[in-house]
Amino acid sequence: MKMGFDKEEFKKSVEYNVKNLFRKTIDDAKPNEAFQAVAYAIKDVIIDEWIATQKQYAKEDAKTLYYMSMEFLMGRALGNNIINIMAWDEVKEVLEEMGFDLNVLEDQEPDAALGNGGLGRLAACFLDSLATLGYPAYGCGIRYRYGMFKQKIEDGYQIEVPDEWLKDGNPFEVRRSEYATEVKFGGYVKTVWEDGREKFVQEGYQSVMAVPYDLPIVGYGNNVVNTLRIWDAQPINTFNLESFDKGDYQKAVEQENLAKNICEVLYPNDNHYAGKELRLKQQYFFISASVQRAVKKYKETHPDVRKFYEKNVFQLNDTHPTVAVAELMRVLLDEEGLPWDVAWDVTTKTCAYTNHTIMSEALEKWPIDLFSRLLPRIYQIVEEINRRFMEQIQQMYPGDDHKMARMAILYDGQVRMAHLAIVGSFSVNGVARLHTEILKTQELKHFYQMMPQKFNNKTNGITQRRFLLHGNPLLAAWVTEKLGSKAWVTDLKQIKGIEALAEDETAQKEFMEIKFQNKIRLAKYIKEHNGIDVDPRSIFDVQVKRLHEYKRQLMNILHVMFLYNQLRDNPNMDMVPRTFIFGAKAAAGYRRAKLTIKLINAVADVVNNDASIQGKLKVVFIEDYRVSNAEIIFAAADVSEQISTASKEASGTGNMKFMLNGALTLGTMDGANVEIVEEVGAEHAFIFGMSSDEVINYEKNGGYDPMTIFNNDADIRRVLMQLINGYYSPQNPELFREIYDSLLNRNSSDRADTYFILKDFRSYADAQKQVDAAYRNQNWWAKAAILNVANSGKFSSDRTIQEYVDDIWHLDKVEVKL
Ligand code: 8GP
Repeated sequence: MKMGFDKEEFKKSVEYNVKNLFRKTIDDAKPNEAFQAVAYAIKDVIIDEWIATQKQYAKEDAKTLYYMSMEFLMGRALGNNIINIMAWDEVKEVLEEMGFDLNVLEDQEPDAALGNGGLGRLAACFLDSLATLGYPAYGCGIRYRYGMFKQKIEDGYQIEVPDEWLKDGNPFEVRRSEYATEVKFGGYVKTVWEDGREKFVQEGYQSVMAVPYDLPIVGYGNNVVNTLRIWDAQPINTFNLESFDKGDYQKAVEQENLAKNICEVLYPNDNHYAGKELRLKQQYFFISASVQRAVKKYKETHPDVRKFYEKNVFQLNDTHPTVAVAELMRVLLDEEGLPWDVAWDVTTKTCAYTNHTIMSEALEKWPIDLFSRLLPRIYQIVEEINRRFMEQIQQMYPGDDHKMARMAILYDGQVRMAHLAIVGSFSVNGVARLHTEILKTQELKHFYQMMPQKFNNKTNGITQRRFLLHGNPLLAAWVTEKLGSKAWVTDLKQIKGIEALAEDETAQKEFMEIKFQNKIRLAKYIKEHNGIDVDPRSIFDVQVKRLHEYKRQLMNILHVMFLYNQLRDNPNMDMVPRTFIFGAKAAAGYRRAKLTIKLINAVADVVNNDASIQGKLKVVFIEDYRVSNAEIIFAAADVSEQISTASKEASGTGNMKFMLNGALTLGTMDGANVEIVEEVGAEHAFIFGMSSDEVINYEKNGGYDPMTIFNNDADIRRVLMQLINGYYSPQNPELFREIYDSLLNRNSSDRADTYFILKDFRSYADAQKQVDAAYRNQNWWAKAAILNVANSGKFSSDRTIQEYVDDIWHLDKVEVKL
């Protein structure tokens, strides 16, 4: 326990909250009411630290990071906050005295799912690490009224249900109306002469009021509380019907609708760009508000805005916040009156950009007509940035039209956001070593050649506070006991200390027993939520992540079909019982991904109900995969499926969470898998498939011919035929035709088997066989699992953040004393 947590006071606070919020005494409070009351009581503890932290930052005039992101996939806050104020045991005890189970109360909290997947969760881990390391930082984002949809499975199909996460309010948030900021859209730009210079004024625009809500980001045991600031939109002013003529009335209605729509919902696309006007409005909305506020705040205590970059740095989480480059320029030029060169100097010393994917369908390219209509002044600025950049290219590469075409920001009627981000930033980073190399040598090679000094790698990380200490309390306690210290909680490298136990049979037994308990916990969850019985003694083989073709959930389920065929042929086949666990949301409009979910469930139906295979094979699709159930799933996994087509997964972060919880990686040499294997040793993982170089080579030469494999491999052919002969869909044999076709037939837009599933299949199946063989030796398995935990130190987001600080942000640590 940290000093200052008073159990008696806390108890009173909870009772008081129940009374005031619900007009009830504590014994009448329902679990949800008790949750609210406890959350407010915890906020009460946090709030003093929050105030103290912000005062200390001001006092030290500390440089501040603004982490700009459309997504923050936070999950639940209560448990995390209690852990980080180091009051877990005390709170648990007090609640027990009051007749409540902390775990049950935690389950009342809706996940804050303001993100899709990897990119959004990374932002959340980064905030946790920033606060824990004591660095001044804001997360800047949007307060979506509806977060990531809830997934229901009906008849094997995904159904999307709106996520009403704010239905009962959010106990931790604080509305900061004093910082409300106007954001303008549309209209036209008028040029006027004033004070002897040309000025640009936006007129005839529509605007909304951006109102910030602050959420506390609690550092672990250090009194530091940073802020996640998410913006809500409100109509500028309510209007008076009589005083408007027709045109004004129309405009007022439109403005009101704009405010209503802007923050309504998170776009549910992962690694995919949809190009919707409302999305661009969302981007400019939160960026304009955040940038305006940052400049204003700086000016409150600093006279010279030309030194803005000395105290502020903007990290752009992918291209979604890239309008920040132009918006900062606009503020500096139009509002602060700086000349172009000075404004550009400030901007390019302030902005830094992270790339998260090489998938071409994720590249943001806005049609110029849309962009310029919605953001007329911003567009003018982008034009000028582009004009000057083209001049620079001309100077460096005279006459090289190819370079100009490849690197232009404005090209072919589009605004290329990645190019704007690179040109406007002083740093460009990838998220794993391999990914950064691919950026430098393939996707962004022209930029790399022109400005190599900007490029750097920052391999992703995850927070051990949530994904071990909170998610896996049994293993966390074991690690602490074995190390004789909790230091790993803020210094994950120290977990290396358990390596010495890897060969120790007692430790191995203890470790496997903990894994077994976690598997029982997950089995219970699965029984409650899916109604399926799974055997915790079977191998839990898990693939949880967004559903995307490049992640190859399809290869996984095809392999299950392949195994099932073997078992049907020979029910006595010697195999370690296996439970294949899937969890994945598909973007609402991604037809093939949704069909893959249906296929997984169709296979599950057949396999799970076939008594002849003696329970050797089970398939589970966990509904509504999200941060809160992820914590339970990672803790229970034996095998971590990281099977993306090499070169496609920029990093992956689930792979790290599995490793930290002692699952063995079954994966390709892709993303951060490469570095995981480097840390733990290839002999403690199961690696298969083509290398990224091989994949890239095939791609350059138009792919490969899957028909040869189909014709020559009878087992693969049998599996594929089962997609179109009704084996898993007797009522509709054609149901999975699209998947079959995608693997074998080229169509107008795609190569056949774009993601090399058939090409890698045999190698994958062999690796799966090795998993089976390896699991039979429980001592070896335990050793390998312990070694995975022991060597996960590199993958703490604390390490990642420290690298960002050292190489890009240059922040100073701040100490907060109460
Ligand atoms: C993801 C990458 O796919 C993943 O490999 C990486 O670990 C993660 O970012 C964090 O760096 N990319 C995205 O989630 C992504 O591009 N999403 C945007 C389209 C929303």
